[in-house]
Amino acid sequence: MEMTFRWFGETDPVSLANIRQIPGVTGIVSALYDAPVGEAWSRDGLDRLAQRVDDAGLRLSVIESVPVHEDIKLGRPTRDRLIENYIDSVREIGDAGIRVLCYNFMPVFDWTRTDLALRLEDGSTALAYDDDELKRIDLSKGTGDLPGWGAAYDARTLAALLDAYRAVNEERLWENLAYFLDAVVPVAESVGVRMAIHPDDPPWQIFGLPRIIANAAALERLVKIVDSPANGITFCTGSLGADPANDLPAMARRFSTAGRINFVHARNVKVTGPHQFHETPHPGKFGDVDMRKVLGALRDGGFDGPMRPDHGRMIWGEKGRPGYGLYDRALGATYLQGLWEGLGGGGGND
Ligand code: DNO
Repeated sequence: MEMTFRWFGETDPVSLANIRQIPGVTGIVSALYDAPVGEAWSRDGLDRLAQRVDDAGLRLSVIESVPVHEDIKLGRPTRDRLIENYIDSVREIGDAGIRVLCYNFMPVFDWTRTDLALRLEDGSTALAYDDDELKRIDLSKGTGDLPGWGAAYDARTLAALLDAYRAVNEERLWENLAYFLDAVVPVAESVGVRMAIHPDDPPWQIFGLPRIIANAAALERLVKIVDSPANGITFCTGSLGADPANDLPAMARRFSTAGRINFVHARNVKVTGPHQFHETPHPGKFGDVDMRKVLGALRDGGFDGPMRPDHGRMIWGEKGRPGYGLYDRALGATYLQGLWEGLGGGGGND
């Protein structure tokens, strides 16, 4: 297992020098954040990013993410050209020596919360989600009202996009995912890149949009689309754990044994009602994710890839990118390594 940490590039308030001082963290998870969605990534940009990480004494281990253009998810005729561009990026990533690529197939909205600073009992703040509050969000003004989304889509673009998705039900989205994977995975495999789909977060429909990567049956279906280790999963305990019906240790065991868990996001959540949860500190006892059982299952299944502490709370007065401050994620990284070490000896990168 390699302990990694997400870094959002030069604009991230958390520096590589900070990350370098977290015990045991050796890998960086990052992306070319200024690359326009749908265009092929430049080798030059990737090399510069890798060099920057290298100079800080770390290694660029994972790309998270190369976003999938909405036209691919919608199955529009333009998708072939966009998939070609995606494939070009995958080739560059492989040539640059990066082995894991995390992506998602969520229509329009990536991870979604209704509160970015829910105050917990200890005075820290955490990300939270409540379906009733989501229903109160008015999308007719674009994504402006949505916590964490800034002005990603203006009102008109968003309305057109939501309208286009009316023709895409879950089955159609699966078909479009299969079309994408059939084209991309063989190339990924040939250049030594393992794709790792991120589960839907939260793992249920939001705003009436189809969401398909939500449970064990979906992951089972996913890995069968292309039977290759390059067609794998980002096992995100927080996303999958928001649905109490998901048996995380069983899923971790099943898919790590099958060699299909290519990346782990370790995060804890507390489910507070139907389709309602908030994030918590990483250790198992604070939430509903039995982290010891999950990591034990991953270890038993032979997982040896990158893992990162996912979202942290804001503690000690830190101000930063929601979910991605330094302090609580650093505590998470040390907790996860301690747990891993206790589960099998060795510790750290073994
Ligand atoms: C949220 C992240 C996601 C993830 C994408 C992968 O904090 O886990 O935004 O990066 O879904 O494509």
